[in-house]
Amino acid sequence: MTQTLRGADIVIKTLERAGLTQIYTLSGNHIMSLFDAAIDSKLQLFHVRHEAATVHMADAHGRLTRNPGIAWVTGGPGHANAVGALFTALGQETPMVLLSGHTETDQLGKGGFQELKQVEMAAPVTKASWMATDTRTVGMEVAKAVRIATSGRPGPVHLSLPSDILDPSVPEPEIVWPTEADFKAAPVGLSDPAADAVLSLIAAAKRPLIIGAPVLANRPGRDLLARLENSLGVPTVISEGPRSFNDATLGRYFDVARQADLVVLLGKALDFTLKFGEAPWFQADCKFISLDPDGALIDRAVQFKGANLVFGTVADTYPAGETLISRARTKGDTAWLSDARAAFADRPASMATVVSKTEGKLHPAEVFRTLSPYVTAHKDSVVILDGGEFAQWGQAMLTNDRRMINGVAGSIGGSLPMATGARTVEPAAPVFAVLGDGTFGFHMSELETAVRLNLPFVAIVGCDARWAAEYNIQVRDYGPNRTFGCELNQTRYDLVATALGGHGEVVEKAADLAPAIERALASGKPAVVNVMIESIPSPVIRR
Ligand SMILES: Cc1ncc(C[n+]2csc(CCOP(=O)(O)OP(=O)(O)O)c2C)c(N)n1
Ligand SMILES: [Mg+2]
Repeated sequence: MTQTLRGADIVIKTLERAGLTQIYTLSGNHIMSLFDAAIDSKLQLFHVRHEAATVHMADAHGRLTRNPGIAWVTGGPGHANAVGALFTALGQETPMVLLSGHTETDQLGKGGFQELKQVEMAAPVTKASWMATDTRTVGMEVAKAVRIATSGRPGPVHLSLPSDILDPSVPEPEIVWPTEADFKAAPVGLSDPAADAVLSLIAAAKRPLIIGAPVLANRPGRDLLARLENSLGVPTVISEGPRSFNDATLGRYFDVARQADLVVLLGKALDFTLKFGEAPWFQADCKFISLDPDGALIDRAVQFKGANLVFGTVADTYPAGETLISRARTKGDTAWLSDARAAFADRPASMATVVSKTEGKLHPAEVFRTLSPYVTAHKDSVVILDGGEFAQWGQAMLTNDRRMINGVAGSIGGSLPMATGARTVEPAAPVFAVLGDGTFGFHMSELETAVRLNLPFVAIVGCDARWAAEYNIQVRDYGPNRTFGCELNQTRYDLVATALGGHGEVVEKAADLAPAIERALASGKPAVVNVMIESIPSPVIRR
């Protein structure tokens, strides 16, 4: 008798064959066949408390490993909940795949159960979004999703899997299985003549600057940029912050940008994070080079810069960087390089010394001065920094090569699930999440996920009883008498952790923080260190 397989079995076997065995998921009617098919497979399911968390976990997986993170959610509302989180993965160029259940195809347009235009809904926040329509080829569709997510400029991909594609069985001989090649696209390299042309333009410039894409904001990317900087003698920077030249991570970035006479965009889109390349942020006659996986973004850069976009070619970011390194012959001006390095590293002197003026509260700088040695104590530490003012202090003061931020999308809330997801791929080193008290509310229930699945990390929460980033916008734009609606209760978020089975610490004095962090790490549990802080605007460095 001919063997048959369900669509769901084909999906599971396809993921297994690709070695994509860690699945971040939240169950639902449409995808229970996937759960069933996963029994006795190599797949490991991390079952979470909100669909957005599946995406944030897959995002952390994708950024840390450069292999696609895989999220499964149910159709309709499950899909809708997941979609918002894709925006962050899109901005950070994370390879990941969202597989969403979907109403039966024969119910489409008839008001089917949880029927929703899922493909259209995910399209603006993905590289590609479509629905599978044939059980026999569903494995090919999964492979295609992986291929698109990982090729060119990586990013999230969405594939909807209708129940009447997953549930029916088909005879094995009719199944079209993907080959290894179907999961990968050949990288697009930078040709030697193109690399040489770029290198001569760099050699002719006085103050060249290489600006790297968010896809480089991981250990391999930082290593690539460091080697590029050393072999060319040209300063490099990763532009991944929505605060543009006020990115707390990058010191006097604005000072470097405005002096540059040539900017090489290494996979970096010319967008709002670079003020579209405009003066006075850049010199009006600053030249630009765009090396980009996507020709459309080079065309867009031409629209902004006209003749000042002096060279552009399609190339994938990592291979392009490697080719530039391998063909480097001359070194740039060492004074410019060291000035730029000093500018990026510049921090207000007060950061090293400032202390709280308020009884029962710490200054954010005290928090990160204390936390920093615990991050650097282990070479593989992972740090996830969320948005908001407190986390900006963290961004300014914590440096390690496995740090992740909310990034270009500027979306708050992902750090707790991201830390949980990071622990699924980093078995031993400390994992820290840094977030404000408002942000803590987004995904606090994932602490239960982390406890249940034994995925410990330490969350450092800056509790200033305020949505401070927005409060500070009110003060700046409308005046100190026009602040409105941005207050929160001073809350014992540490007790949330304890209630959910984790470890909690509340800290009100600077001297108590280090022992609290140590106890949190030693607990081996998901932990919240809830630090009562003064509400201080982010440390933007302007001179
Ligand atoms: C998804 C999303 N919603 C809202 C915002 C706007 N936003 C940015 S920072 C912020 C305040 C964050 O407050 P908190 O987490 O307490 O950090 P704080 O700024 O107080 O340190 C808000 C509401 C956003 N960036 N993303
Ligand atoms: Mg706050």
